Amino acid sequence: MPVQRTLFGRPIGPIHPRKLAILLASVALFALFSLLFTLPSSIPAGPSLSKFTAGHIISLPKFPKAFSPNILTVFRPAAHAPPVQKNSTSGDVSWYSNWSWLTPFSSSVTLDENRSILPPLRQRPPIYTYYDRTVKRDQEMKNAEDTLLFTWRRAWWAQGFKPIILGPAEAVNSPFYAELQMKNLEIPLKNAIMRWLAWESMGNGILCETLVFPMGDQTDHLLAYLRRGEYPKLARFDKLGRGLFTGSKTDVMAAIKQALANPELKLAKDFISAVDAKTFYIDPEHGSLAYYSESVVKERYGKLAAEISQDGPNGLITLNKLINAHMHVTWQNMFPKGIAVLKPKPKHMNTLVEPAHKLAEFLAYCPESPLPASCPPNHQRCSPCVSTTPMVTTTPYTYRNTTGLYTIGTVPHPYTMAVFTQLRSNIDIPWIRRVSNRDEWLSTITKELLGNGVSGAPRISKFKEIVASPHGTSHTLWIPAEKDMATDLGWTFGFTIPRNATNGHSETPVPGPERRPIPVQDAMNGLAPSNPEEIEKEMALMTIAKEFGKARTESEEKVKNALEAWNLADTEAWRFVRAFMARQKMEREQWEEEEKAFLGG
Ligand SMILES: *[C@@H]1O[C@H](CO)[C@@H](O)[C@H](O)[C@H]1NC(C)=O
Ligand SMILES: *[C@@H]1O[C@H](CO)[C@@H](O)[C@H](O)[C@H]1NC(C)=O
Ligand SMILES: *[C@@H]1O[C@H](CO)[C@@H](O)[C@H](O)[C@H]1NC(C)=O
Ligand SMILES: *[C@@H]1O[C@H](CO)[C@@H](O)[C@H](O)[C@H]1NC(C)=O
Ligand SMILES: CC(=O)N[C@H]1CO[C@H](CO)[C@@H](O)[C@@H]1O
Repeated sequence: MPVQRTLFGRPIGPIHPRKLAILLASVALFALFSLLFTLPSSIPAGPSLSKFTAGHIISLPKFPKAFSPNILTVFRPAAHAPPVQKNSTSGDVSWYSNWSWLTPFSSSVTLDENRSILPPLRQRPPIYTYYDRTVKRDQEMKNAEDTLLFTWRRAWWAQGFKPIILGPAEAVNSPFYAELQMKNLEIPLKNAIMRWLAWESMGNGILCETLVFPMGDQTDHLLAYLRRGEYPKLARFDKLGRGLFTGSKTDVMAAIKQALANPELKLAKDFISAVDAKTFYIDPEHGSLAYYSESVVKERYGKLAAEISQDGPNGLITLNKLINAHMHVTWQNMFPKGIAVLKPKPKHMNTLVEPAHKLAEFLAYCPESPLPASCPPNHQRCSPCVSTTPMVTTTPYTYRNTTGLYTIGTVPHPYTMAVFTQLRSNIDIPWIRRVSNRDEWLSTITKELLGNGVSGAPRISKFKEIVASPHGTSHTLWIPAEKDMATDLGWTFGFTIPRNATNGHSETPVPGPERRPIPVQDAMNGLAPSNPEEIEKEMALMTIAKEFGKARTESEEKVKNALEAWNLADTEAWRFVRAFMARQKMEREQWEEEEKAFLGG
C-alpha cells in the first residue's frame, strides 16, 4: 500500500516525482526572494550581537523596511574602506569627511566602527585686516592692540571666516609697491594705500578694519553672503566708510591702479576719496556689522572716548571689554527663549549634566561691561542684559527645535547612560539584554521630534542633522559626557564666556522672593531634588564612568562591547559628537599654528 501523504492535515494524492521537483524549486525560489526583499538595508559593520546572545532569542534593531537599491550590496564582495584623509585622527577618535554624512551608521561606509563620517568642513573665506607691527609703540599699547586683534580674530572665526592679519610684508609683494614708494605721500594716506596693496597681494576676499565685528545671527543674509567667498563687485557699505570692503583681485588691482594714476592723489584723505566714486558699489544693508570707529565711539560711548584720549592703552582695553560685552548681549538677544540643558533622565542626571548646566549659567550671566546699559552700534534697540532678569535656563528631557532657544546637550556613552539610569556601576550582560531599553538616550532626545514608533536609523540621521547642520551648529552645542568641558568655547561663541563672574553685582535693591526670577522648569520633568546621598553617589559614578572610558578589564571590555552592540544608535551618536568636536578643535589649532608666526607677541 502506498504511503498516505498529508498536507496541513489533509490527505493528498500521490505526487509524481516530476511535480515534486517543480514544487521544491518554487519553494526555493520563494525563499530566496523573501530573503532578498526583507534583509535590513544597512546592517552596520559594528560588533556582532551573536556572541552575547547565544541561546537567547532577541529582536534585532529595527531598520527601515523600505526597499532601497543598496539592499543588493550585501551580496557584493566587501568593498575597500575609503582612503584615510589628511589630519583626520585625534587621539582615539577618527573621522571621514564626506557628503554622505547623514548615513545612519558610519561604519557601513567607513568599515571601521571607530571612524565617523562627518560633513565636509565648510570652506572659511579669508577676511583680512592690516596691522603694521613695524610702527614704534610702547609695550602697553602693543598689548592693548593685541587684545583687540584677538577679539577680532575670535569673533570672525566663530562666524565661519578665516581671519588673517596682514602687514607691510604682504604689501611689499604687490607689483604696485615700488610705484607707491615713489609717490612721496603723507603717512596716513600711504598707510591707507598699503592696506590695499597687502590685500591685493592676497587675492579675492574681504578687507576689514580691526574695529569691525560681526554681530548677528549666523543665518543673517549679509554674513551668509560674505561666507560664500565670491564677491562679484568691488563693494563697500553705506555709513561704514573704510570699515569693510569686498572684491575680487582684478577689481582691487584696477582700483589701486586708478588711485595711483590720480594726479590729485596727494590731496586725497584716504583710499575712497582717491578713486572715482563709481568704483565702489555701495551696499545699503549692513545690519550685522558693528563698526567701533572713532566717530561712533565719540558719539555713542562718550565716556569711553574720553578715556581713550586720556590714556590710550587703558582706553582700548575698556573698548575691548565693551565690544566683548556687546557680542555677548547680541548672542543673548538671539535666544529670547533662553537655554535648554537637556536632561533625558531627570531623576539621576544632575551630575552628568552639571558641566552643561554650568556653561548655560555662564552664558546667561550679564557680561562685565564698562557701559552695562549700552547697545552695539548696529543694533541700538537691543535689550541689554539685566541681572535681575537673566536668560532662563530650562532642563527639558528632549530636544526641541524652537526658534529662539539655544540647546546644550550632553552625550553619554551607553555605559555612562546605563550607570546613571541604574545608579550603580556593576552592569551585567543579563541586565543589558533583559531589562535595559535599547538606545534610550537617543530615543528620549528625539522623542518630540520623531515620536515613539521610530527605529534607530532615522533617529540617528536626524540627530546628526541637529548637531552638524549649519542651523544646528549655531543653535546647539553637544558635548561628550566623559570629557572635561572644553576651555576654548570662546571660539565657538565669539566672545569670552564669563567664568566666575557673580551674576548680579548690581542686584540692588535686593528683590523679594516674588520678584526674583523663578527658575522656569519644564512641565514634563521638574528638577529632580536629589538628596545629598544620591548626589554623592552620582559623583562617584561619574568618576567611574570617566575611568571606564580610559581603561577596562577584560570583563569590562565585554560589558562595553555588549552595551555598544545593544545601543547601536546611542553609540553612533556618541562617536559622532566626539569626532565632530575633535575635528573642530583640530581645525582651529591648525590655523593658529599657521598664523602663529604673524601674530607677534
Ligand atoms: C565621498 O564619497 C564618495 C563615494 O565614496 C566619493 O566619490 C567622494 O569623492 C567623497 N567626497 C569627499 C568630499 O570626500
Ligand atoms: C576601536 O577602538 C577601540 C578602543 O580605542 C579598540 O579597542 C578597537 O580595536 C577599535 N576598533 C577597530 C576596528 O579599530
Ligand atoms: C529646525 O528649524 C529650522 C527652522 O525653523 C530648520 O531650518 C531646521 O532644519 C530645523 N532643524 C531640524 C533638525 O529639524
Ligand atoms: C575669578 O577667578 C579669578 C581666579 O580664579 C579671580 O582672580 C577673580 O577675582 C575671580 N573673579 C570674580 C568676579 O570672582
Ligand atoms: C594637527 C596635525 O596633525 N597636523 C598635521 C596635518 O597634516 C599636515 C600635512 O600632512 C601635517 O604637517 C600636520 O602636522
